[in-house]
Amino acid sequence: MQSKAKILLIYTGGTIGMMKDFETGALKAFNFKKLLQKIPELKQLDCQIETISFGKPIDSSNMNPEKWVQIADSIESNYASFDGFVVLHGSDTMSYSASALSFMLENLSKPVIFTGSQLPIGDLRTDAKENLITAIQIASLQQKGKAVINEVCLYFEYKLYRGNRTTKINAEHFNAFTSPNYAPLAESGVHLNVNSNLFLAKQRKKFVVHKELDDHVVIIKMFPGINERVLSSIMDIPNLKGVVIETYGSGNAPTEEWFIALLKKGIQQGLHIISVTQCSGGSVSMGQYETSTQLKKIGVISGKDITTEAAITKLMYLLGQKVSASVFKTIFETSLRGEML
Ligand code: ASN
Repeated sequence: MQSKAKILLIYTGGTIGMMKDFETGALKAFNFKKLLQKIPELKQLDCQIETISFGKPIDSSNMNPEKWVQIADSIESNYASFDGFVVLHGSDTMSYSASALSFMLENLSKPVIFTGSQLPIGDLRTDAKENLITAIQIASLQQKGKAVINEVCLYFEYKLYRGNRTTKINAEHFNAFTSPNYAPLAESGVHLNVNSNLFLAKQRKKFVVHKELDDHVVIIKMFPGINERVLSSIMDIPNLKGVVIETYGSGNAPTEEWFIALLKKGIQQGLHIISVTQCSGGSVSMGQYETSTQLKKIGVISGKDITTEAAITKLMYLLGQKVSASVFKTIFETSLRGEML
C-alpha cells in the first residue's frame, strides 16, 4: 500500500492568518496555532501535515531576500523527509517570492506551492480554506510513489500557476493573480484538471539550494516625461549592478540621444540592463520598431515575456551566482525555470 504523502506547511504570514486589531481596526498577523484551529477540515485530508512558522509572521510587504533564504532553508533542511511543501504567504508580494524561490531551488523534484488568501481565515466569507486545502491536495499528488509536480507554483482561486509566471492583478477580487504568458498548470472545479504537458521536465540532477542574492538592483518604469536628471541619478547609484527597465509595448523606449547615451555608458561600465514590457501580457521583441533597435545595438538584455517580478529576482539570483559579464546576457535570455519563452 502506498503511504500517505507528507506535507510541510511553512507559515510566513499574510492575510490568511490575520485578525483585526480592535484598537486600530487594522489587520495584523497572528500565531499559527490559532490558524490551524480555524481549519479543522485539515484533519480530513489524506496526507500527513507538519507545520513550521516564521517566529514572527509578517505582512508580505515586509518580505525581503533574507526571508527568502529563511524559506529556502526550511525547504532544504526538510527536503528528504517530505513529499511536498506549501508556503502560506501574503498575496501582495507572493509572485516575487515564488519567482525568487524558483531560482533558488535548482533541480526540484518535489512541489513547492505558494498560497494565501484575500480574506482572513476567520472571516465567514474567507477564500483561505479552499486555497489552503486544495494547495495541500496538489502538493500531495503522487504517481507511482513520485511527486507529480516538481516546480514552484502558486495556487489561488481555483488555479495553479507556475509561480515565476504570475503577477498580482487585483487587491479586491478573490481572483487576485494571473499568469499572462503561460496557461495555468491545473484548474480545480468538481475535478482537478491537471495540464501535465505544461509542467517542467522531470529532474534527475541533484537538488541544490542557492542562497546568494544580490540586491544592488533597481526597477525603472518608463513614462513619458522621464528626464535625464532622474535617470542619470539612478544610474549613478554607487555599486548598482543591474537594472530592469519596464519599457513600452514590445520593448520600446525614447530614441533621444541623452537616454541612449546614459544606458550605453552604464552597460560599458558593467551594468546589466534588462528590458521587460510594462504591458500586462506579451513579449519584448527588440528591433521590431525603430524605438528599440538602439537598445538592441548597445547590448540591452531582452527579458522576452518574463514578468517584472521574475526579472528582478532572476537578476538578484544571477548576480548572486557571480555569472561572468561575458555570458550574463546569454544566460539571462535563457529560460532557467520556465520563466520565459
Ligand atoms: N497585505 C497582505 C499581505 O500581503 C495581503 C494579503 O495577504 N492578501 O501580507
